[in-house]
Amino acid sequence: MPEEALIVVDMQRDFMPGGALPVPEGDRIIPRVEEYIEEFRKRGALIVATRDWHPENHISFRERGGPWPAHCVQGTPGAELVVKLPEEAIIISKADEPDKEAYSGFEGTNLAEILKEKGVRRVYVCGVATEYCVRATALDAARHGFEVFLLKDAVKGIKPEDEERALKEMDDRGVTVLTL
Ligand code: VGL
Ligand code: ZN
Repeated sequence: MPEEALIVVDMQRDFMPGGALPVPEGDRIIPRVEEYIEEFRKRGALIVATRDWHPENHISFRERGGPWPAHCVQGTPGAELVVKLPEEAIIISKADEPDKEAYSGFEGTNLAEILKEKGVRRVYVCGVATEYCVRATALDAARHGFEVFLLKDAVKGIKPEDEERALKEMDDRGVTVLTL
C-alpha cells in the first residue's frame, strides 16, 4: 500500500499565461511538477491530480456576482490539464455544481476516502494557485489527519504577498514547506 500521495492541484490551461484566469508565470513550474510526478511515481506513491471543473453558470463567475472571470468550464480546452500524468493517476474534479464553490480538492469529493482506503499517510502538494486551491487543499489534508508537505519550488501564487501569507499560514498549521 502506498504510504504517500502526490496531489497536483489545478494544473489547467486556464490558470496558465494566456488562459482565462492566469497565474503569472504559472507555466514556469510545469517542468518541476512533472519531475515530481515522475519521482513520486517511481517511489510508488499514489499520484492525484485535482481539476477545477465548473459548470458554465458557476457561482464563482462574475456573471453571477462571483470574484472570477469564467474559467475551467467542464469539457472546454481551458479546463484541460497541462502536465503529463501516468495512466494510473487519479483525477479529482471539484466545484462541479453550479451553486457551490470549492477551492479544496477534499471539498465535495471522495479524495479523503480514497487516500485512506489506499493506506496513504503522507501527502505532498504542488500546483496552483498557492493562496487559493493549493492552500485549501493542504489545510484540509492536515485537518483530515494526513502529514502534509508543500513542495515550495512547484507552487505558484497569483499575488506574491498573498502567497507569502498563505505559506506562513500553512506552516503555522503544521504543513511542512520544503523542496525535495
Ligand atoms: C482557483 C480561483 C478560482 C485555484 C480556482 O485553482 O486556485 N483559483 N478557482
Ligand atoms: Zn475556479
